This record gives sequence, C-alpha cells and structure tokens, in this order.
Amino acid sequence: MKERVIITQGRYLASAVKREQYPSEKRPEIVFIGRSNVGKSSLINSLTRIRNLAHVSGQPGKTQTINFYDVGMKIEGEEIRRDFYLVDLPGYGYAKAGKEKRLTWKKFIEEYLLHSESIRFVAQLIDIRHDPMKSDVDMFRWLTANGIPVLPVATKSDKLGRDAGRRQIGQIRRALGVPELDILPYSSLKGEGRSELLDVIADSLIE
Ligand SMILES: Nc1nc2c(ncn2[C@@H]2O[C@H](COP(=O)(O)OP(=O)(O)O)[C@@H](O)[C@H]2O)c(=O)[nH]1
Ligand SMILES: [Mg+2]
Repeated sequence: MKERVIITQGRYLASAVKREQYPSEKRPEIVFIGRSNVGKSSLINSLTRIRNLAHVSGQPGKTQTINFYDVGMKIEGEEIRRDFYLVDLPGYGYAKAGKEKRLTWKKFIEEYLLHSESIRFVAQLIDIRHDPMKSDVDMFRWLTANGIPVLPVATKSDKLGRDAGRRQIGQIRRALGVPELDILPYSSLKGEGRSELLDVIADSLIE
C-alpha cells in the first residue's frame, strides 16, 4: 500500500540543558514526553525508521537533556518537503534522581513547553500495560491547562492482546478524565500506530 507520508531524512541535531542551546533555526516541533522507559526513544527510531537515531536504554533516567532531531517529510500531493523537529524530553517521575535534580528538570521542561512558539502538539506516552500514574495525570492536566495540544499515545501495545489493549485504553481515558479523548496505541516493535502518527504530524504541519 502506498503511504501518504514518507520520512525523507532524520538526523540528531542538538541537545539542550539551557535555552541558548535550542536550535537557532525555528521549525515546527513535535514533542515527546513521558515517564522514563516508556518507549520515547524507540518510538522516534520506529517513526523515522532510523535504527539508532535516538538512544534506547534498558536503564531508566538516561536522557536528561532536551534532544532535537531534524526530520524531513514528504506529504502526498505536496511539492515541497516539510522540515520539522522531533523533540525528545527527559523522562519525568524518575524516583531515583534526587529531588533537587527533578525540580531542575521540571523547571527546564516547563520553561521550554511554555515558551516555545513552534510546538504543534505534544505526544504524551503512557505504557499501555499500566494505569497512568499520578505524574502522568499531573502532566496531562498541566499541558491541557496551558493550552498545549496533547495526543496521548499508549506505548508497547504489542505487550497486550487486542481486548486487554482496548480495556487499558479505556482505563487511561478514565484516569485522564477525558472519556472522548483519542488515544493512539503504538508499538515500536510491530509498527502499529506508525502511519496514524505520521498522518497526525502531517496534518499538524499543513495547518
Ligand atoms: N515490546 C516492546 N518494547 C518496547 C517498545 N518500545 C520500547 N520498548 C522497550 O522499552 C525499553 C525502554 O525504551 P526506550 O525507548 O529507551 O524508552 P525511553 O526511556 O522512554 O526513551 C527498552 O528496553 C525498549 O526495548 C515497544 O513498542 N514494544
Ligand atoms: Mg530515551
């Protein structure tokens, strides 16, 4: 089947721990957020189909910087390629990091989310196997309260069968308190959800 959206290129661009390190060239940003180990890096690799673009780790709490990936996309019916950034944020709710460190990240991430004028939407990743934790619900509410569009993504969908997956999606909806919300099941392993997410990104770039 011919795909509507094709990723034409992807490369690591920059890591930031302060504002001055954000890329100087403004481009639309698609942001990924979630607890550490939820599958953010794997999703970025599977979405771009570039195997080691983002670093996948067995150890939680590895990514402590905002990482920018420079990605190009060709959308069916459009002449020109669309360039944008995929942005990988440090995982929140990592208990082993000290309190002070967690607060520093929190401030840094919130500053980025509130002041970037290029964010198209935030994909908030939640492990499909577990009910959202308090940190997930708090983050979702914070994003929504600040007018930032959120697409919840239920990761590692290959770990549950169809019925169990559907039930868990219902659980996630209830926990977030938005019964009508679209939640996208995604498997970096199997590719489930990939073309849907590419479509959402393409639509957000065209708007
Ligand atoms: N079965 C399965 N495992 C996954 C999937 N995505 C990530 N993982 C595993 O989950 C762990 C954490 O993944 P990673 O992408 O590093 O998570 P991050 O900390 O959110 O960036 C790794 O061991 C991955 O292999 C998925 O879709 N299916
Ligand atoms: Mg990661």
